[in-house]
Amino acid sequence: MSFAKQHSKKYDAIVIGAGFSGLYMLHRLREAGFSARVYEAAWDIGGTWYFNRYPGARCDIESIYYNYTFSEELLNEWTWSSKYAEQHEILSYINFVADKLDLRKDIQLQTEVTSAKYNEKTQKWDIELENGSKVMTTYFIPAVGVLSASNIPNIKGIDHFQRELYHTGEWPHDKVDFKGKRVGVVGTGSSGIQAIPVIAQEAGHLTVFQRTPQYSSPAHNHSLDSETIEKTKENFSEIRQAMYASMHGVPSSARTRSTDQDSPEERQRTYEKAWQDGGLFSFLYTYSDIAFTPEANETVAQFIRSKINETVHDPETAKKLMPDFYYGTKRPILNTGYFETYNRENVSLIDLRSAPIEEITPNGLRTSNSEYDLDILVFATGFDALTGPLLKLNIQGKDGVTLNEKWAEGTQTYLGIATSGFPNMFMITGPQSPSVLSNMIVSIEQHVDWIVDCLAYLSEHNATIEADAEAEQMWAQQCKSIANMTLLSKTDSWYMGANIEGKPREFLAFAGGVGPYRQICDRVASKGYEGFTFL
Ligand code: N01
Repeated sequence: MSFAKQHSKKYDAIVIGAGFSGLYMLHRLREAGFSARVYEAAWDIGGTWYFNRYPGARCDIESIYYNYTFSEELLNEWTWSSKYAEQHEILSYINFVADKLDLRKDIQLQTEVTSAKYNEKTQKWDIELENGSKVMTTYFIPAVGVLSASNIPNIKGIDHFQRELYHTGEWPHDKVDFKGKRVGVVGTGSSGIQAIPVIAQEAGHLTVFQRTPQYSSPAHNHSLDSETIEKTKENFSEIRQAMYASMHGVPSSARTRSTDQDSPEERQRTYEKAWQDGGLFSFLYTYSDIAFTPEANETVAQFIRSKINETVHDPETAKKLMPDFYYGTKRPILNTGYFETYNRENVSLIDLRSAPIEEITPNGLRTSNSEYDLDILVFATGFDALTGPLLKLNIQGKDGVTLNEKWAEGTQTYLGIATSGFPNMFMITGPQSPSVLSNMIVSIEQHVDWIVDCLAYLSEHNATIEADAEAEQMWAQQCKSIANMTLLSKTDSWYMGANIEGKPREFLAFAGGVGPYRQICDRVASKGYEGFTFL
């Protein structure tokens, strides 16, 4: 029987994933009159905010900017409780939106998509689900997120650990009881730095296994007062415009002044203000050359190191915590009591650079110079970012070429939305778009709106669309050139794919800013989708 005959259902669009991007995509597709279905592997909606429920998980973008901007009604009916919302509050917001827009009826939960294949004869996508059923769609839209493929390091002995083992990105729903336990946390990125202070309060002893010390500044989180909330709601149309035109998807007041235009004392005052401000990008906005020149960057790096030194009482521990890469070339991290945690009696810090992990033992972990008995081991070891979630989907395009084969030597996309050889496939906040360098929701809305406009055009012209290989090469070159103008490509980070063994080393996002990127996408559309071919 041919694949087409086996299909139980046909849709205009199939979306994979019911997080922020999949939900908004479904809403816009329905509004535009397309039949659509969302498949979600999890037990419920929420994507990143469904899975990342580790202790201390909260957003590092201010909550007043971390919501959908497309609906005044949604904005007015929702009120955030604090400056940086906790995971459970964001998940409640997502559920509120799904209910309000009646999205659930078109979402199929607990349904993993096992493959997606483009059929050149029908010009449709054949989608296979884990239960063996098959569906056909004209438009294939993976909305699988960018930090959703957990990186569990391949450490010798990991499968033989006999105690409790967790990854922050796949945290269980039942409360993990740390009380009195010997807990180990591997990893000190955003997830580790949020979880460590909270776990430390409960654990008998917490051992932090750190490979790379991090720059982090205090979030200064607090409850939101009614005046701030009202002002935000009243002025939201201006705020929204500022977000859309910004560098990172939040209203920004980046200065044009460079570090050498200020005296060391003036710089100190500027950095102190940024430290007190508690914004994710505060330091990057202080001087125009921080992201570009090592000397300028070192001034902010030194400031943060001096703060760590002031906070951590034990000089040896403080020394281990000193970051030594270019500030901002890994995502800046906000914390709540992170460095103070190392002053606790029940916390110790192990520097893996001087004594690497050699093995996970049945009862703990062994480094090159010690063995640690642990009741609970937490991996805060991050994700196979941006490309990882897409490459897990088993996507096959024209001529039987898989996405994994196409991107084996490096990622190739046009605008981070499409890739040649995969007609009518649209990525949301994919690699080579601003994505992880931005407030994700602003970037999600921009992509979804652009894609839905494109689908309306295709539908009107009865056409199938495919990115041109040439446009794609130029886009990849542009992404690379912009990153190379900055210090971003000089650090081994997950932005560079450097955290995953065998992954091509390349800067994986568009670093030219959310506002300029929007203009580029709009220009492409206004020129009749320049850089695309219609089949
Ligand atoms: O992951 P990470 P994350 N042995 O990759 C270490 C977003 N996010 O989940 O730096 C020992 O940043 C690794 O060490 P190194 C945000 O965009 C946002 O923390 O590779 N250690 C590093 O310390 C963020 O950037 C929020 O040397 C190993 C850590 O594990 C992104 O998600 C909250 C190791 C991984 O850090 C990822 O953050 C959470 C090994 N084999 C996440 N492998 C907020 O909104 C890895 N490590 C606040």
